[in-house]
Amino acid sequence: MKSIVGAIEKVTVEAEELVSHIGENVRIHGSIYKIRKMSDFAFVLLRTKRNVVQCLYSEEISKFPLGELKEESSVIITAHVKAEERSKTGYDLQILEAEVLSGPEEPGPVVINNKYVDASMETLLNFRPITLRNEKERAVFKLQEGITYGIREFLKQERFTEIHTPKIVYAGAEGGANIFCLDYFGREAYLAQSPQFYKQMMAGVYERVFEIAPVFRAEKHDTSRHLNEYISVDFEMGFIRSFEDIMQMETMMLKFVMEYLNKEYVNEIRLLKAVIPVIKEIPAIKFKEAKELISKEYNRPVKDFDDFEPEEEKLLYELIKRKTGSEFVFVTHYPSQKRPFYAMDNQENKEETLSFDLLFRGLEITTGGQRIHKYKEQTEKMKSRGMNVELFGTYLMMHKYGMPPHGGLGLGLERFTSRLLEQENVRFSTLFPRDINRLTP
Ligand code: AMO
Repeated sequence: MKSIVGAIEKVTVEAEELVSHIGENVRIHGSIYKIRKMSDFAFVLLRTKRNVVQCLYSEEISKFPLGELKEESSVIITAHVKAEERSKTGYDLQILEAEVLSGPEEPGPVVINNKYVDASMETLLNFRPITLRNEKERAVFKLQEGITYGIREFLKQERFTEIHTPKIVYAGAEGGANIFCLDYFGREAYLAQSPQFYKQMMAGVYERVFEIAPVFRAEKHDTSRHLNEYISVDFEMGFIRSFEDIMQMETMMLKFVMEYLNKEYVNEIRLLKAVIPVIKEIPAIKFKEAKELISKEYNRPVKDFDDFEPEEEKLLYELIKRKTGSEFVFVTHYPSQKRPFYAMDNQENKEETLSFDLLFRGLEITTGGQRIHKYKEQTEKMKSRGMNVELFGTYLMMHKYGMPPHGGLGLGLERFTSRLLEQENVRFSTLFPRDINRLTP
């Protein structure tokens, strides 16, 4: 009988290891990204896990006709790593032999091996399995990986426990009509709009918890910042003294993530020409004051007293950047009636909540705040909103049997990534976007 010991024989080297093999022959695998023919040789670009590696084909050294190599073929190349001072890497990779493992049936529908994919957003998304192979396109999601790795590392250091909560739920947490209903064996169920209820419950168990997972919003409008499924980075922490603790924690987290990206994702940052912000401190302004300030500075009448118009978010960004240099701004104390039922009201002014949004480069990327932790206070607020308290019995269990003061936040990963890369549409930072018109690929 065969037994599996848990070891994969390493027959090829990684692109990042090539420099330690100068003077040797190596085997390296990847997909042929581009063949650029010159007069008496050719550049063969090999797409490997993270980097595109340049190889040289010449009739003298390579022992096979160049025609055997096709773009998007999967190959194992045997090459000589020759020291070359003039090369950026310090070596040339001279192809000796190539083993073709598989090849495409036909050329791809979109040219993907230029600096960027020269196509409309629709085309880019329609052919996502292919267009993501473009060096720049895939760098977006490598950088996004960096964001979540950074967040995980930071939250782990801060003693948060990572949790996984259900996405099929019995009630909506965020209110509003943007909830997907589904038939759950004859009962009505919903797709989770957020892990709100569960992360609060788990703050009563582990004190500090986080989750990075998909959530669902039945947004019927087609905008550049709304998705129907997005990745929500949520954390929740107990024993807070005020909702300011949440903003402090988020500021620390963002500083950590920026430093992490600068250290671990140099190539992606260069490829994407990303300007990673330097965060020293983040200004915080009350919602009402922000509204008045925008109105005064830009001579605009206030139309909506309870929320920002997208244009106002952009103007606030301009204004704060000009006044403080910060590309982030916390907006605090949102009106109570615009916030969900679990938000804690300000005891000094019940019209406003102890909550905040974080705006980055003119777009809301986070909502957070302190939650009501007392049973009576919570049930009363629910009743005042005409909610059926009994339906929320399993949620209210924690309040009834004791909860510490707590709060947390939810950050939209795609929105954050797309602002970091200064993209015009959040879909560019979504692997396979789901919007009102799109269910494939
Ligand atoms: P909220 O509903 O404001 O708060 O969502 C939190 C963050 O999620 C992102 N976001 C979206 N991203 C893409 N498409 C959408 N349709 C979309 N909707 C929201 C935004 C937003 O700031 N439970 C609370 C969070 C909390 O208080 O902990 C919540 O979900 O970046």
